[in-house]
Amino acid sequence: MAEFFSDIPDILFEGRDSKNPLSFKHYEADAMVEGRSMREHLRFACAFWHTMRNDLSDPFGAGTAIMPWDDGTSSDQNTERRINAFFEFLDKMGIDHYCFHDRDVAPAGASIDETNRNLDRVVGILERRQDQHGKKLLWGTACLFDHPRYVHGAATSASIDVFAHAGGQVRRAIDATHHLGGSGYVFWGGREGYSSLINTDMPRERENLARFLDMAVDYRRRIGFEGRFYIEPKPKEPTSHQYDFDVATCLDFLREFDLVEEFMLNIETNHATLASHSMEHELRSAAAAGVLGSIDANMGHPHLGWDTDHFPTDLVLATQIMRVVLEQGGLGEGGLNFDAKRRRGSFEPVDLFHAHIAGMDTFARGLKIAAAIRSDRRLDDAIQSRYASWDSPLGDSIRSGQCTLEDLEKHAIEVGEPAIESGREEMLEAMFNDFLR
Ligand code: XUL
Ligand code: CO
Repeated sequence: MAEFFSDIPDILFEGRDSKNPLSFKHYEADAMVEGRSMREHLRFACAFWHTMRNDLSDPFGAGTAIMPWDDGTSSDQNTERRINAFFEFLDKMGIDHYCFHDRDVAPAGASIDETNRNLDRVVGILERRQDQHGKKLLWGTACLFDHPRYVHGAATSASIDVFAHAGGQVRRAIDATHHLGGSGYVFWGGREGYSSLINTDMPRERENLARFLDMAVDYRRRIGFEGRFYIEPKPKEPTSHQYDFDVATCLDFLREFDLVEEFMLNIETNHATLASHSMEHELRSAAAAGVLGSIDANMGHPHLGWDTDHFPTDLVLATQIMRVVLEQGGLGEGGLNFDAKRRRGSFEPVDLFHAHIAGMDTFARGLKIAAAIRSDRRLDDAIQSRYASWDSPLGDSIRSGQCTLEDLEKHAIEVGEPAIESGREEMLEAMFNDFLR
């Protein structure tokens, strides 16, 4: 029975001609695309932190969000009410998965012991609600950036005592995720970086971070947690440089410290753009290395240089994302987590619905368009034929490491001046646009 959003109906698919803003125009959970339902392709998740804990304050002003279920305290009753409102929201939206940070769901106590007891109690509540509502935990994580002790980082703090606090906290957050049957656990290095090199021993901090992740891998094995471990790249903010800068930097780090078999990446659009990359670049970089695991679905604003976490409403972006996801055969146990917040002016409870509907419909449309592009094949064929000269005996000999510079010179003399072809960039962009109907 609806208790918190009683004036809002279940959000249902009504088709593209519907004028009802509280309906899906494109997301039809059980509709099949490339042999799988939209629900399975998209594996949407709702972020507890933005949905339930973000009061929409900004550095210039107080929170504006109207949250009648939240009295602003960390009492047991309030903690539970938030969770109940959250699961009612998931039901009405038809979202199957969720994600949380330990401190979003359970308040810190006066001691580590009390903090752990708070978390255990809340994990019990989450477990019951998951079962009652048929929801799953996509991933859990630890908030290692809010508490003042983490001012200089957690696993990269200059203080070994802070490192120890972070280790204990991550242990408990992995336990919570494991207990709730989470299919993944995310490491987002919120303050794992530096503000300035004037006071930073960068090699030591990177090494410490690697040892921290080693311990997490060891712990995961010992408790039998089989979910994926993800690193979530982000170049900066709040640090001026974060060690998990982008996909390439994460891969370099994981390979240097022999962790690449243990981690996949959770890639967020707004983090990609902060690193001056397109999301497609980041996804293709990760997919090529076999580490594209999950996605934080949001977007930035072209005029703003920080992590604005807008809801993803850009159809081109969603199409590009879903094309890469389809190409690699899906995200497996990963999903699309709306790590996105409403604007400060969208403060009514119903705006939570509008925001998620906008994101889900955009991705459903992106999925359908990406599938259409794939079955049409012209864009894929254009790339294939562009590189056709490599499907040749010389190409084979280069790939197998047999070819020498002398062989190349001989070939060049034989073929004479190469016939260079147009890249047809604008023609292909126009072809892509033709699918956006
Ligand atoms: C912050 C961010 C985080 C992670 C989880 O930019 O994206 O919310 O997704 O810690
Ligand atoms: Co994120």
